[in-house]
Amino acid sequence: MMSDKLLVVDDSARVRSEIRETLGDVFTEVVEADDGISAIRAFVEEKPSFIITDIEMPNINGFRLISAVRNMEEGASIPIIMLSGTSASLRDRLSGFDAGASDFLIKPFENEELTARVRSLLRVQRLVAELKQKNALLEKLATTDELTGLYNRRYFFDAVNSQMALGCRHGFKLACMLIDVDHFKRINDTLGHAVGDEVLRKIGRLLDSCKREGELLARFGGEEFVICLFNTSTENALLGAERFRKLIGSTDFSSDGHTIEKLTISIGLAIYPQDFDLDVDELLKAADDALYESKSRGRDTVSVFEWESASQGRKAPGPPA
Ligand code: GH3
Ligand code: MG
Ligand code: MG
Ligand code: MG
Repeated sequence: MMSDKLLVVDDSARVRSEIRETLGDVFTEVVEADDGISAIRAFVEEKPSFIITDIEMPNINGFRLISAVRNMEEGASIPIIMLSGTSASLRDRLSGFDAGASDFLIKPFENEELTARVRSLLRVQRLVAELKQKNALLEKLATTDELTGLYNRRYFFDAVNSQMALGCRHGFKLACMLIDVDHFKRINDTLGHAVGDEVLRKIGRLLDSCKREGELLARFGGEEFVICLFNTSTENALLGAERFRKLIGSTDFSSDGHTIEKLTISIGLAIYPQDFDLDVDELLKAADDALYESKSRGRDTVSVFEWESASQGRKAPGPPA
């Protein structure tokens, strides 16, 4: 497998062309620079994936070149081999590693050894890239609901938690909307679990398409979804909830294989108050109470939790609201 681009830095044209010949099969492209300054320019413009650099050069020497590259974001993890002359002391080589070199070779070197060292660093580079990819995938899996592709409950809690802290500090309101599909069990019972899954995915897509920028949507579990609105007002949150309720209620969930007469959702809304000291669990508990009220009022409706009449929430210290 060929790696993309090698930057060779040496003030000797002979050394540069020897390296180019030796590694011509390993890299798709080799670019050259004859001193540290043109090397930094080449690094920025050519974006090489590998650097081999001489130490003793006019202007900026190899040590300073390596430090400069390591200080740039794109250069933080690229493999760098330094070439030192026979006169280079152990101290010189250690300075090279201090500056951020990945490996070193003493000139004159055997071509086979250069190739072997390059291949070994490329192997590590590939493993690191694979690990990064896997980590990104794991992170996505850990925060995603498998059925709907929406954020999962865990992600929701984490995100809302930090937003609540911000809200507290900057005095903006936050609203939690707990959404439960009405009589969902009937769909499973009459049309089967697979159709139930399909309906849940469709509800997820609809809610996702209807939410506004900055609103956080997650599958809360089962046939429940949750939406958090940041920096909002009670009026705004109510309007939003009505928008979601009407969208689901007016959508035809029938398809080729089955007919669904009507599908509705009930919503419980809790607005994060300014004068209580709450955590996410308490806010969601309030939204759940409001949801229960929507259910008992006949479903397909929105209820708002009233803090004043409730015992939930600890009064925060400070002047009364
Ligand atoms: P209510 O209006 O009171 O909410 O009635 P309901 O039938 O929706 O409420 P209930 O809590 O009794 O039933 C929820 C159903 O949702 C039961 C469960 O089998 C179903 N369910 C939960 N998760 C899934 C899922 O991932 N896929 C499918 N197909 N069904 C699910
Ligand atoms: Mg030199
Ligand atoms: Mg439920
Ligand atoms: Mg339900």
